[in-house]
Order: sequence, then C-alpha cells, then structure tokens
Amino acid sequence: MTTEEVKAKAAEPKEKVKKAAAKPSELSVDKATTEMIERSRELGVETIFDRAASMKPCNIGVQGTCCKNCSQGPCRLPLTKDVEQGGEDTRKGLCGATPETIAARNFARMVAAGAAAHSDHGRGVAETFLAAARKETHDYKITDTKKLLEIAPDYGVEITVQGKDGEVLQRDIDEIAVEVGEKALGQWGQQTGEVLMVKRAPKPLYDNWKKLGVIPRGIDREIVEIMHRTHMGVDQDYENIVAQCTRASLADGWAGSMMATDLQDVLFGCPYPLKSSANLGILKEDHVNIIIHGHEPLLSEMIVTAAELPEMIDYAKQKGAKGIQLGGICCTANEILIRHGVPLAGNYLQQELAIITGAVEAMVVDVQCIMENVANVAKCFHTKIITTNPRAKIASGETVHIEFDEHTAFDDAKKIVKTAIDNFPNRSREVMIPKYSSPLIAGFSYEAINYHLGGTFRGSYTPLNDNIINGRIRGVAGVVGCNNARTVHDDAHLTIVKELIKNDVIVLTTGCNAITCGKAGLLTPEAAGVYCGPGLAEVCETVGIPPVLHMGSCVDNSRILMAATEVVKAGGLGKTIADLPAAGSAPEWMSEKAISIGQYFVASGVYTVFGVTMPVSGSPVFEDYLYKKLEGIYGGMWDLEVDPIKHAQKMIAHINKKRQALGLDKSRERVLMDMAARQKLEAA
Ligand code: NFS
Ligand code: SF4
Repeated sequence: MTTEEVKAKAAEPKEKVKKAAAKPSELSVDKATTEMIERSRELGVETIFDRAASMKPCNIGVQGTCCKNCSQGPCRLPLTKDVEQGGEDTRKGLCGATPETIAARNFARMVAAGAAAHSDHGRGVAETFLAAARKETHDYKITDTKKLLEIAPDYGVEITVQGKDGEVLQRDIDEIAVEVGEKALGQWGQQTGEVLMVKRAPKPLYDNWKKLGVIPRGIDREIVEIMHRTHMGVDQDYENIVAQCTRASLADGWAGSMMATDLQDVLFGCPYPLKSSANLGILKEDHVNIIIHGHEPLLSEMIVTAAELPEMIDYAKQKGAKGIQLGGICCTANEILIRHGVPLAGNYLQQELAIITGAVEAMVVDVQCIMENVANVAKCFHTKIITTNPRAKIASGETVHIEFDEHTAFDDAKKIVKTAIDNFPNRSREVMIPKYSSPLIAGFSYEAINYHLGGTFRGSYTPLNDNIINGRIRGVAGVVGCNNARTVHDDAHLTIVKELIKNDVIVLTTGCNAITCGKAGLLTPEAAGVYCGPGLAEVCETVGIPPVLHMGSCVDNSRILMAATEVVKAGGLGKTIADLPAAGSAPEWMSEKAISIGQYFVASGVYTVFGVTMPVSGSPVFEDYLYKKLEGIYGGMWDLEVDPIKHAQKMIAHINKKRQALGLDKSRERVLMDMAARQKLEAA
C-alpha cells in the first residue's frame, strides 16, 4: 500500500464507525430533526450532531477547575479519588488558588458574559426606543402607550401634571417616552445608587438584597467588576465572588433584560395570546423562505413588515415563488411569534438542519446562539447567510453582510428581503422539508395572564392564587433555556414539562424550551386533557388556556419574575418569591446566559435545577455552597439533576415543601378527594 492508501484507509472506516454509532433517533426525540439528520448524512453535510460524536468535552474543563486567567497556567485541578472520598484537599494553582476559587471565578465569568449579552441587547433596545421617542427615526414608533403609562412611574417619570386650576392632566405621551428612554439608557452607565427596577421586587426580597449589599449600582459596572475581580490575584474568596455574581445577574434579570422586555413591548406591542405553529414543516417549497435567527426584535420586526409589503410579494412572484414564508429560530423566533404570530422553524439545535432542507433562500442572523458552522452548511446549498450586526460577523464559509442601522432600518430590511427573493431561482439541490409542524398558542405576557385568569373587569392574579391555595394547581414552574448537543435533543425538556403538568404544576416557558413545547403540542388548551393531572386540567379547561404558557424569549424571563411578583402581591402565598410553591429549571442549558439567568432566579428566591452538567463538580466546596448554602442566604439555590424524571420530582418535592410551610398541604388532598368522588359519580 502507498502512504496515500494507508491514509485513506485509516480515515475511511473511522468515519463510518462514527456515523453508525449514533442513530438519528438516539440524538433527538423530534421527528423533523431526526429526518433532517438522516438527510444531512445522505448528503454528506457535517452538523453539530456529528461533531458531538467525534469530539468529547475536556474532562477537567467540565469540572470547572481549569484556570487560564494568567500565563503561568492553565492550572488544571481535576478532582482526585482521595478528595472524593473525603481526604484532605491540597490542590492548588501556581498562585495558590484553590479549586473553589477557580470554580467560582470561572462561574463568575459565565455570569458576566451572560449578563453582558442580555444587557447589550437591552441597551440596543433602549437606544432605539430613545431615537423613536425623539422622532429621529421614522421606522420605529411608540406603539403601546398603555404599557408606557404603566411602566413610566417605575422609571421615575411622572405621567400627570397639575393644570392651572389644580386639575390632574396626563402629560404629553412623547415627553413621557423621551424621559423613560433617557432614564432607561442611563441605567447602563450609572455608577452609584441602585438600578431602578429592583424596586419592583417584593419588599422583603428587596430588603434582603439591600442587607446583603448585592443591589446593582449600574449594569455595565457590575459586569466590569466581575472581570476585574476574577483577574489574577484579586478576589480569592468564593463567597465574595458569588455575591458579585448576584449583583451582575440581578443587573441582568431585574434591569437589562427587564428593560429590554418593557421597552420592546412599548415599541412593538405587549404580547397577548395568538395562534401559530412550530417546526421545520412550516417552510414551504414553493415560497421564498427566510429564516430569522438570533435575538433582537429590532431587526426581525422590520423584516416582518418588509416581507408583508405587496411590492415584495409581487417581486417574489416575478421570481417564480408563490409568496414569502418567514420562520424563526432561537429567541428572535419567540419575539416575532409572540407579537406577530410568525411561525417557529425550530430551536437552537435545528439551525443547521433548516438549511439542509434546501428550501431556505436566506438565513438572517444578528447576535447570540448562531453556530459558526451555519456558514459551512450554507456553502453546500444556495442559502445565503446574511449577517447584520457589526458585533457579529462570521469568517467561515461565505456570508453577506448587510448592516442594520436603526435610522435606516426599514430600507435595510427591504434590502435583506430582496436579497433572499433574488436567491429563489438559485436552489441547487432537491428540496426536502420534513412534514412536521404543530399548532400552538403563545404570547402570555404577565399582563395577559392577569387578563386571562381574572377576566376583563377584574384582571388580577387572585384566581390563580385561589387555585394554588385550594390545591387544584400544586404550584408554578419556570422551565426555560437552550438545547445542548451533549444530550438528546428536546428529550429532557419534554419529559420534565410533562411530568410537571401531570402533577398539576403549571409551567411558564421561554426560550428554546418554549419552542420544544410548541413542536410537541403542549402549547394548546387541548394538551390539558391529555397530559395534565385532574386539578390543572380542570383549571385550563375552565379558563381555556394551555397548561404550558409561552411567555417569550430569554430576556422575557423577566416576565416570569414579574408574574411571580404579581402572585406574591395577590396574597395568600407568602411574603416573598421564596415563599411561593414554585421552582425553576433549565433542562438542556448550554449558554452562559443560562448561568446568569439561573443566578438571578436563585437570588430572587427560586430553587433552580439545571440538567446536562454544571461546571462546578471539581470543587465539592463550591458545589455545596451553590447547591445548599445559598438557600440560607437568598431562599433559592442551585441544583443539578441529569435524569429528567428525578429532575421534575425534585422540583415537585420543593413545591410540596413550600405548600407545607404555607399550611396548604391539606387543601390539595381535599380537592383531589372531591374530584375523585365527583368523577366516580359522573362515571356511575
Ligand atoms: Ni436563551 Fe435564546 Fe435558545 Fe439558549 Fe440560545 S436561543 S437567549 S440562550 S439556545 S434558550
Ligand atoms: Fe494558575 Fe493562578 Fe494563573 Fe490561574 S491565576 S492560571 S491558578 S497561577
């Protein structure tokens, strides 16, 4: 054999073994996804599912105890057998950093990156909001004045003035908007004091943060301070590092993300429930298909408007298409779904697969969760990857950059849509769109929940509280977050959500979990009769809501905080979020944003369970601090549970514990007994 032949032989069987090793059905529980993985293999197009099989994660990195914060390292401190068995822990980095210092510093940097991503998104929204309020752009305007008036006082902006005769008059809307925009934007660079939105939290929660000294002073400041503290030789006390994690994460959840949600609602409208559908089957072979992928609705809103223009639809017809089909991936999908009903094409792990359908003329991306490899996959098809944000360009493959500017937004969007239409005649491969999509209802802002549960005239959370108190609803869970190629796509999401609703726990969802639930039909009122326990089913059927409420994108986790706050306010379930029979979960997380979200949930009093892995196992001391000791400080704590059923059961056990503390354990038994008796009567 020649050297060439030897090389070829060595390369070939490995490739085959690798592909035979993971059947598509072992990689995802979503049929559209498994069909497209199959298709990718037929076409020889590599995806993340293949790379996950050929490359394993680093055994020390996963433990969170590898430090590369200076050039004397990386110092790698994997857990030793001896330490695992309770022996003395003598592990140290060159500088003397202990495993807990290293794990805490790495954890903190994830919080910083996550909070930065959400908050920078929020900053962009605030800038555009201000430009709209000042009428510096014609493309965006203040749409939801009702919400503007509701939120203005929280930003310290007066909504009324006294008239000459002492009468109370409403101030000019534009004036209010400009002031809200200025106040909001000021939150990023604020150096001292407190960010405004923490005052929205229940009083005892706010007081506790104040006592602990963890209230964010300004958004950017807290993120910068994490980077400073985790530099070589600065903060070397893991408890002190975690306190700063809290401060930066609160600057995300109760400031950057919360203001992003507020201002997006005022600009584009507060979401109310609407119908749509989810999964790759929403793509249409005879249409120009445009995938909007990323996070910021500033861009996607404009594309939705541009794609609806008669001139654009006519242009698409000239090119031989029947129309234009938009579909979303990742959180931008959730944003345009909850406000316009644009269907969801898929979640994070489906981004490469959408292109492999051969039906996508353009994938328009902005920031976050965009795999670099989409550009390589696109090279095998006619699909154009259009980058739009100066922060996020892609060097791999071939991409088109059409920069998106808030002052010329609509023209930019038209240019993008036109580029996609022009690409329709260039389809190079046979189109294969999996035939799966499910109907759904989405758009449950906390205002909408208020309205739906309370009715028009007495919008309030009291009926929800009543149903929790009387035991029909056992409790509330927030299940959110990503997909992760290290675990079976969508499996843990669905198993956990189904187990929760089977046990009468109502689920609030955002992010990629929401997309999973949509694809599986859990976002329909009909799902109540199929999957829920009798109590939750009865409530959903009476009110006409799904047992899983889609509240939006990941910045909209702030809506979950507000919903929890409303539940506290409605009374009867304790004084603070930590008293509620509630729990949080991110079954398939992967993003640093998820760590920031987890930390602000924990610091707000929520027991929060993550799936897949947590980068802290290399330091039992740090792990113990996150998983146990934080409860004594914040009322909430972290946990890791890889098994989905046990994961849900841990959440349910926590909810039961809280019910017991509220003296509600008996009411649930009673209501279930009543229901059983009634069912027996009905059956007889
Ligand atoms: Ni959230 Fe959204 Fe999905 Fe995870 Fe990424 S899209 S902001 S980070 S992967 S849920
Ligand atoms: Fe090693 Fe300390 Fe440098 Fe980290 S900061 S790489 S532990 S010497």
